[in-house]
Amino acid sequence: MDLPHVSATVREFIDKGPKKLLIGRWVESQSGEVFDSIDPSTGERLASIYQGDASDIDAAVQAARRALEGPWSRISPSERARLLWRLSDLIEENAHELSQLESLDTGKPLTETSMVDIPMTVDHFRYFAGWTTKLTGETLPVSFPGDYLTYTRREPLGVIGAIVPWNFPLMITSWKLAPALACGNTVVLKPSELTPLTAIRLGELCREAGIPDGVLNIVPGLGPKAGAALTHHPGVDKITFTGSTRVGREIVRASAEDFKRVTLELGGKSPNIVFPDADLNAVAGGIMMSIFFNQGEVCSAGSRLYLHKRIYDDVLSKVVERANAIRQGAGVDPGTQMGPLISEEHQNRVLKYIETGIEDGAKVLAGGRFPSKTGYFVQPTILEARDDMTVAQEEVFGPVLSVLPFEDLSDVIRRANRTDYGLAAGIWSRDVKKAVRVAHGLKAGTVWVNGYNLLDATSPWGGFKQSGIGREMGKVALDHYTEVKSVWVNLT
Ligand code: TXE
Repeated sequence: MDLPHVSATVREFIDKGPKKLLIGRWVESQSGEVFDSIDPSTGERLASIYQGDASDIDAAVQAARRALEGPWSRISPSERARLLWRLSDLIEENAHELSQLESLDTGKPLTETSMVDIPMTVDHFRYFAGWTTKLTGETLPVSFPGDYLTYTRREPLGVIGAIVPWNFPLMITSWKLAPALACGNTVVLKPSELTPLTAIRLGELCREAGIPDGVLNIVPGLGPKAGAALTHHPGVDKITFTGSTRVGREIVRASAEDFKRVTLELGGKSPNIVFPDADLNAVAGGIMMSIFFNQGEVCSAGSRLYLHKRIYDDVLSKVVERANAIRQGAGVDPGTQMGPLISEEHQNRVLKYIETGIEDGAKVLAGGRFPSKTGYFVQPTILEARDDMTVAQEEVFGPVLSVLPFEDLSDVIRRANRTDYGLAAGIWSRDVKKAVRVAHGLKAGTVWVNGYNLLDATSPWGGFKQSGIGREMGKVALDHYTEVKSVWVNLT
């Protein structure tokens, strides 16, 4: 395969035989079956990977259990911190290679993988490395008659099943792996079948960092097979999942069998609200970033733009001009500003949403036509829509912006909240009092004022309503990877 923009190290990694599963050590799948990872900018095969199924998942859960009760339980918190810190150093040392690999596998631009995905992954491991030595309990002033020492401990949950999507494969893996390991758990990771490569490279780096065998196990495979086997496995204590609402629902149902703990980060249909008193020079860039970053394959994409009528034409003309100028191409090409979508199936799904929008009466202001390039491209598309249209209600997960005019503040809050989702929202205004009022009125897990898609390891991430259960990132993530135990010691 011709990969002109890719380093020799990355090419060598890709070409090296079918990629193995990490189950204590690198092994072939028990069935011997393989699947292909596809380059979405060409539709050609990129690499082949052994395909894990239920029997491999079972072996991985057992390996994780042995490590949990064996070597990992004997490693001190400060040693866990050192291992996580060492891992983050190794990711940083290999940042260039990992960025290229992620861009190849997902199609997203190298500027994004090298400035967002990989550095944020490094940061995440460092942030949670710091927490290993700070997982404290409390002593409790109980009123129960007698003399008691009563205190709480935070103990690891156990074996964590982590199911990761394809839009930020390595970064979302770090959101799950870093807190899980920091809290003393072991992990079975099921990367997306569409983008398994950086997870496999991460497995190599974990071993190089000295993380004991069995602490991280990696089983690439199909969702309904390997993913479902993990969610139904009785030896798994918790599932942490990022992906579609449909699969999220299946995971909640499966977890009811044995009351597995569950954290879900699902879809979104986030409003981005621009008031006329906003800094209009910053607004156009903010809107572009909110919807076209990562080809719009972002759970927090600002896919509903509420533009105040007074600035509607002015802002919209700037955004349309910029959207029309976006250079699309392969992610690894340094000149690319927007890559292809992840798969042909997803391309068709997004094109169908555009088509439905047009049938429902939306006016196309940019893009919207069938892409002329090979690969799974969709043009950056801007539609003048209405709130009740399917394209303005359902998650498109592509570069498709629905623009919706508004006039009244209370009305726009009501309209912004009128969706099943509640992941994120943006507000643009110079009036701090107004912005805060709106921020408090919106049903969303994260609200950005005069910015969009801002993320940090310290800032909790997760959704209201059908956007999910629980939070990732920040201190609050520790609650989702530990059990609290109360200990009563009778001193009389
Ligand atoms: O997701 P899936 P898909 C949304 C987005 C997108 C839609 C469909 O709207 O258009 O979901 O994408 C694994 N048991 N998001 O079909 O299938 C699968 O192997 C257990 C939003 O790709 O949910 C992969 O590892 N696991 C989202 C992961 O689930 C199963 C990111 C996600 O795939 C499974 C991705 C099963 N039965 C899509 N079936 C976000 N919140 O960022 C599949 N999987």
